[in-house]
Amino acid sequence: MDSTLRPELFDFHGVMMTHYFTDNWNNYQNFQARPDDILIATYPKAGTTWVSYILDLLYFDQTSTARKTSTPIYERVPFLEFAVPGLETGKDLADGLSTSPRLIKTHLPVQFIPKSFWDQNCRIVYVARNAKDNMVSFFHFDRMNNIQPESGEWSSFFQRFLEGKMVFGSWHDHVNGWWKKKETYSNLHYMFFEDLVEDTEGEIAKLCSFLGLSPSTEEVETLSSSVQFDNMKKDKMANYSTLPVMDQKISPFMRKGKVGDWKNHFTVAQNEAFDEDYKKKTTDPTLKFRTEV
Ligand code: PPS
Repeated sequence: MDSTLRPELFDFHGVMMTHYFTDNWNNYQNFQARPDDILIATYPKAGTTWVSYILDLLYFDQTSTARKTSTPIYERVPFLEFAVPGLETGKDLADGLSTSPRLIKTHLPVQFIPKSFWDQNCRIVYVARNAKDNMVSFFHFDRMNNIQPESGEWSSFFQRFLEGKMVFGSWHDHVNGWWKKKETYSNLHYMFFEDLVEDTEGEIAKLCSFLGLSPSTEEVETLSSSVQFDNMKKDKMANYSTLPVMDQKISPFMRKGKVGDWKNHFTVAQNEAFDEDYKKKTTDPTLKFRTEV
């Protein structure tokens, strides 16, 4: 494990980023999307892997057992902007996909999405998670992932999150930017981590209706049970245990998978400061999050 990989944050066109996601900018901005591509977009730690896995099983569960047993999720669903020396770029992996549809992951804020996804009117699934749990998950991720900036202590991480100084920028800007996009782009399905926890089957059914798929009730039940946290946690193809940049002894990628874990991290004072700051930054009352279910 090489801790010298740890990058610095810098302002990139108004969004805090690290070079691992900007080095390949020109190439991925020219990505040629196809009309049937499906983009899974999220702020980091909002449920990307969960929804990627659901989509992968919806489309390809029957196709090949090799895919299930030996192809990790980050190869099945390439991370478009990813560019880490020694590993294939997300753009090259996406170009190399032979599936139809191609499933592609991104954490980019809406204004950074390569033009051809819009030109091709691709379907986009956006997943959002309440800011408090999102922050906690992000903190543990930065502790264990050597290609993320150092997390630092919880109290300083907390402050930095409020200031929007996270990789891929401010949580508020991200979730609001994508929410606003829904007004003008109809091929966007906006979903919430909390709803998935509360009613996985119901959320899968809504997703299928967006995608024009019509699985049977039994198929939805089976899928829902295969993607429950405990199953994904023990699945080496889903739990990132094969990716060398993460030290899962520090914190596992599949950590808790809960709504409300923020209560184990936030002090009373932090919670008050958070709520105060949140009120100031909440501009659109139609975008509502639940911090408990
Ligand atoms: S990443 O690195 O941005 O792609 O991470 P991402 O996949 O978006 O988010 C990781 C968090 O999602 C949780 N997770 C799940 N929760 C419930 N059920 C299932 N099946 C599931 N799969 C992933 C994962 O545990 C991370 O959240 P925390 O709160 O840290 O546990």
